[in-house]
Amino acid sequence: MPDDGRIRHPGLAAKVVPADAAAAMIRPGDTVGMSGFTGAGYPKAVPQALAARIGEANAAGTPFRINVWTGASTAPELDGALAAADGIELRLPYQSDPVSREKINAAQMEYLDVHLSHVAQLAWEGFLGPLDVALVEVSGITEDGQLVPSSSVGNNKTWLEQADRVILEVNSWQSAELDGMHDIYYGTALPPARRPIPLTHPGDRIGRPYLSCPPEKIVAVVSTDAPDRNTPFAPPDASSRRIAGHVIEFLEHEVRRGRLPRELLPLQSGVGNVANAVLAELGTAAFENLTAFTEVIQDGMLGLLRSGTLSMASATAFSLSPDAVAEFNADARTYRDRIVLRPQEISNHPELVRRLGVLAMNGLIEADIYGNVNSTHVMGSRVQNGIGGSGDFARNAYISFFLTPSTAKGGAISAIVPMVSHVDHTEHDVSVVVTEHGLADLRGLPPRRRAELIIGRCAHPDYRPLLTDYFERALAGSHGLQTPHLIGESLSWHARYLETGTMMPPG
Ligand code: 0RQ
Repeated sequence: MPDDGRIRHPGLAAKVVPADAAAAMIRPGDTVGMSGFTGAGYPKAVPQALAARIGEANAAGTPFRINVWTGASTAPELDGALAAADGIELRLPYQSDPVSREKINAAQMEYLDVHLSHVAQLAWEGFLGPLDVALVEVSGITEDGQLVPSSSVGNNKTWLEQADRVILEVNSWQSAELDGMHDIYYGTALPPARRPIPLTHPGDRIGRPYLSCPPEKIVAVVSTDAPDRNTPFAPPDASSRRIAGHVIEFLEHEVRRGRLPRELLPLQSGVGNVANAVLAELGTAAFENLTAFTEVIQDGMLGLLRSGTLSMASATAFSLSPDAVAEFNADARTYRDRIVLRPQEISNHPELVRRLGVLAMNGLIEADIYGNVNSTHVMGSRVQNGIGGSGDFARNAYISFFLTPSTAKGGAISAIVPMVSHVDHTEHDVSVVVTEHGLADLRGLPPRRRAELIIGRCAHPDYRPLLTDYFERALAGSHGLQTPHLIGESLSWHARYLETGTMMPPG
């Protein structure tokens, strides 16, 4: 068991136990609020010990399931292990685990997909039921029992406050230099007690560096020394670079027109390879002194911090590749003053996103010709990941970009469709759609003009004639309706893919 002075509170040092002993404190039917956000800062040991116990209980015919709340997605050691053991009754709020995805779509696990900034509020309102256990990774415990957060903050403040009993994992793998990087704001409240959040610049520190928890609530402490998930990013491909090129050209144009300042406005960048590629390409443009008010710090953002293009970044978590983690850990001291990690109710807060004028860039599964966006459901019913923070940012951003390759599955599916099969972001929350073929600036445009622009600029050339034909027939049949549609035919695009393996018409 590692002992490198991370647990400096004597009373809590006396509560150190092996992971299976801590897992034994979690009971069937418990609701467990776990740390973890995009593969960072999740508990590494207790969930696996718990999954083993659950697996044995289920095999012996004594069903054992728990409800799992987190910050966002975690890793195979948490989501994957518990889902594989059939140990999760209900999961919230965001996941990207393949085993969980299969269980959710096979109706073997309930999934509640909510805006990430809403989770703490929902918990405080009591809609989610009582929280039995908080299972939270930290990177250290101070002499006076304060908790040094780990590589993500997520909902940990809320879980520690709400849970009846608390289990901590103290992970020595996490850089000791994380100490001082966090800003935990304790001023949130439910209405009518709610007050303005005093943050006017992404770099403001409005809270304290540590999480608090009464030591008597902490029932077990487990020492670990294990890395975060740290999935590598694909190197930017030609399509991502073209998308990035359109975004950069647009931003430069907005600066020239005087609609954005030279240092732009705080950036938010979603998950995935395209978002990461756009950040990487931003480093090659002539921008300086940029800031970020975002959810996750990916490799691309770390690169911008390193080069000085980005002066600082505010987020709730890291989401780095193994190479980027090694680089961060080797040089954490120099990054520390320029990174602030906050609870996700603050990193994603609509009040702050609106006040700061965030430039939000998120991915999508499909967009329709009028600008409605589906971020979550393939063919309308099969959940992919979840809405995550995309809605927190898109709805409140100064400019809300959605970035995507124009096709999926090797060209068999058009990402631009007549009507989305599920709506996460309505036409009112989408400012700019970008594919490798071009950029559609939808601001100030009524529906029909949006349709012409999205088809003409963003759709793949193979699908443009089909979309144009649909739009023209919808227009002709609509007798002047505001948003023309051939309702049955629009959704038949998805049926066609299921029947023939492509959205192209037969023959
Ligand atoms: O499936 O893995 O089986 O090949 O969807 O798609 O192209 O890898 O794209 O990783 O950028 O994810 C919207 C899911 C895009 C992501 C989404 C299939 C495709 C592939 C993934 P395979 P790609 P990305 C703040 C921001 C919501 C949360 C969010 C997401 C798989 O961006 O989860 O924005 N967003 N958070 O083949 C059928 C289509 C498809 C399709 C893609 N039209 N039809 N399948 N796929 N388009 C951060 C956080 O909240 C943490």
